[in-house]
Formats: sequence, C-alpha cells, structure tokens
Amino acid sequence: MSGENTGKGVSAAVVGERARAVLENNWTGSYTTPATGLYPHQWSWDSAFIVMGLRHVDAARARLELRTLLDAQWRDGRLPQIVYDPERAEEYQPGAQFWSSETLASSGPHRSAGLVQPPNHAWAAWLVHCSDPDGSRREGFLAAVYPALQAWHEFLLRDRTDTDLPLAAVVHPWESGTDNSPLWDAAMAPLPKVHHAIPRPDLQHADASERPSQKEYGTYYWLAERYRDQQCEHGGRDWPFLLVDPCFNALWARSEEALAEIAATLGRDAAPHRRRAAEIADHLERLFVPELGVYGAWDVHAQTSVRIATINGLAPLVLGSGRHVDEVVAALEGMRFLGGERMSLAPSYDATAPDFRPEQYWRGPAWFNMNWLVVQGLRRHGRTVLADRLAETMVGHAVGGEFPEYVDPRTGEPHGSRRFSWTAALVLDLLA
Ligand code: 2M8
Repeated sequence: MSGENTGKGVSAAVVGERARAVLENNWTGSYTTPATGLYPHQWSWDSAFIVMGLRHVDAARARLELRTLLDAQWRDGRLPQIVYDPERAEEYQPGAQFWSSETLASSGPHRSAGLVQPPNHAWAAWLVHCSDPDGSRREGFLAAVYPALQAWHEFLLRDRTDTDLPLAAVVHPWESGTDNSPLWDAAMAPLPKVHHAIPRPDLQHADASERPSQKEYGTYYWLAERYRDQQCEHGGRDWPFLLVDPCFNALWARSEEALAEIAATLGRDAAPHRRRAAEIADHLERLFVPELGVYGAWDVHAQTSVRIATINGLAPLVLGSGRHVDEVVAALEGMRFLGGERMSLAPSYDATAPDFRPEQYWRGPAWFNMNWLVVQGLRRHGRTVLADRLAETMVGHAVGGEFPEYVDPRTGEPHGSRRFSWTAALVLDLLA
C-alpha cells in the first residue's frame, strides 16, 4: 500500500508514521502497554498482536516484547493475562494486590494476574522470526522461546480441556479477551455478584456507557475472587464458568501450526504439533452452527451449546482445514455481519440481534484485532477481494479515529481508548 492514498486523504507512508508513533508512545522499554491511560500494564494477547505489527518496523523490539511476556510465565506453564507494572499499581483494577501472585507456589517471577488470555503467542513468535530470520538466529530467539511456548500449550491441554470436548475452556470472561460478549450471558446470568464496592479506575479514562456495566463487574469480581481464593485452580466441571470459545481455540490451533514451523526450524519433531493442530481443528467443527453459518461456544459446566453469532465464531477461518469456509464467508457477507455494504467492518455481535449495540464494547462494535483475524482467514482461503476491502477500511478507520480501540461498525466512528496499540500494530501489518 506504500505511497498509495488510504482513502482518508492520508498517504500510506503517513499512516505508517502515525502508527509507529503510537507504538513508540506506548512503549515502556521492554513491552508496549495497550493504551497509556486505561491499560497501564502488559496484556498477554495484546502483546502478541503488537508483535505481529511491530516486527515490520523493529524486529528486535518485537522479540523483546514477547520475551518480556514469556519471562512472566508461571511455573505451571500459564501465561498471565496481565503482567503488572509495580509503579502503576493503583491505576488499574483488579491489580497486583488483588491477585497476590507472589504468594502462590505455581506463579512466575513477576506480579501478575492468575487468569490467561487467548494463545496467539506462538503464531506471533513465528511471524517475528520470519520478518528477520538473521537477527532472530543471532539472538537464538526461537530456541529461547520454544520451550516456554510449548509449556504454555501444555498448560492448556492439562488444565483446560475436558474429556468430552477436548478444546480449551476459559474460566472467566476476561480470559476470552471478548469480555462482555453475549456469548457469555447465559453462563453469567445465574452467578452471584460481590456486595462490596468495586474500584473502577477504568471509568476515569472511558465513558461508562462504553465499558462493561457495574452489574457485569459484580460477577467478574465474584468469579475472579473465587478463582484467586482457590489458588488459581478451577478444580474441574463444578467450576461455574467453563466456556469453550471458538476464537480462543482457533488461535490455539493456529499457534500449534506455528509451533510445528518453529520445531522444524530448530531440527525438532514437528509432528506432535501438526497432530495437535489438526485435532483442535477437528473438534472445533463440532461447534459449527449450521443455521447461523458460524461457530458457537460450548458451556462445559452446563453441558449446553451457545448458538449465537459473534465475531469469535468467524475466527476458525484462520485455519487451513476449516470444513465450512463457504458458509462462514457467506455469514460474514450476510445480514448478521457485513450485510452487503451496510457495515463497513465486521461487528463483534450479530447486527440483526435486538440487543446489538454498535458502540458498546464487545456487544456490537468492530474491533481491529478481530477484523484482522478475518482478513488473515480470507487471505488463507483465497478470498482476496473481500480481504482487501476490509483491510483498506481498517486502515481508513484507524487513521480517521486516531487508532481507536474499536469503532461503530456502520460508520467507523471511533470509541474506547485512542492511540490503542494493537490497532496501530495491525495497521502496520496490513500496510506491509
Ligand atoms: C479488555 O479487557 C480488560 C480486561 O482484560 C478490561 O476490560 O479491562 C479486552 O478488550 C481485552 O481483550 C484486552 O486484552 C484488554 C487490554 O486491551 O482490554
């Protein structure tokens, strides 16, 4: 796209410069915060998305970003949702004090949250290696990160899969990264709420109407406190929130494919990773909902399927093996998502649903990371015209809205934080 006009009267070179400036501004010296005000620490899947874009402008820094996250890995293999900056303890809640991870034998060397986030890290590691193979080799990057990434995936296998449907389950909506997605509503509804006051520093940086509600936070805290009080162990099917998310698992399979590439490059056995990727992809097919044309979720605790159309259900497109590519692309182009030209980007939730909210967090807005996943999936399956259209729109909305966290999918009107890191990073990737 270099030198071309992005459609907002700004050249691709200028967009690239602005995106780099966002990442520069949010860089701490060893990682990039998602946004300076609202999210002052290192977030797990944000960092991996950031690495996927940062590699085009500074591969060494991208490698450092990922290694910083992996340094915080717990002894049991989990990669924490948040690695806290002790200097900014009060600026985000729940913070390091809430989790007190330093009191747990299984935790890592840094203060971090006990939850996890979607496993896009091995994919990011492979991409950053491919961008600068010489630098990566000189640093021994793949050899250094491979054992940690393997241990992370083994944690998912050991701790999060169930015999009936061996896909990874999340134990809290925060783990899905799509916090208040309607996918979790039915499981959340019967859960209690805490009665104490909940600190909400997030509301100093974002309008309350664009953040999860106080009611949602009541249950988030109830569930997080319970998990923390059980030493960050869910203890099996009795855990009241155990949801299999199609996006989380698609990223796990995509990352297993990347681990196979990494293993082969290191002269190790790639076959177990290929097998695991194929198994996850196979099991994912059981989540396909024919009447919606997308993948749904599975509630392990309630033993029920969640048949709702969300952007999470399009994510399996990133896999090469998908058996329902035509149906998923038709759903993407249909009324629930792009609706022809009605939507400029794919919304996070079914646009035909009565409770679709185009400005409310994960209940309608279009997110850059999710649309980027859709673009990757479309490209993988040769649907380049639609992929290019979405990519161009993403770049236009990003630059028009100062790299917003998310946008109204109809108009591109910006919402949430501005100068948001993964928006800037993924735009850099699209420009490259
Ligand atoms: C949002 O989630 C955090 C909790 O992790 C929050 O709402 O405070 C989500 O959009 C999540 O996907 C993202 O990783 C995080 C930081 O950008 O913010």
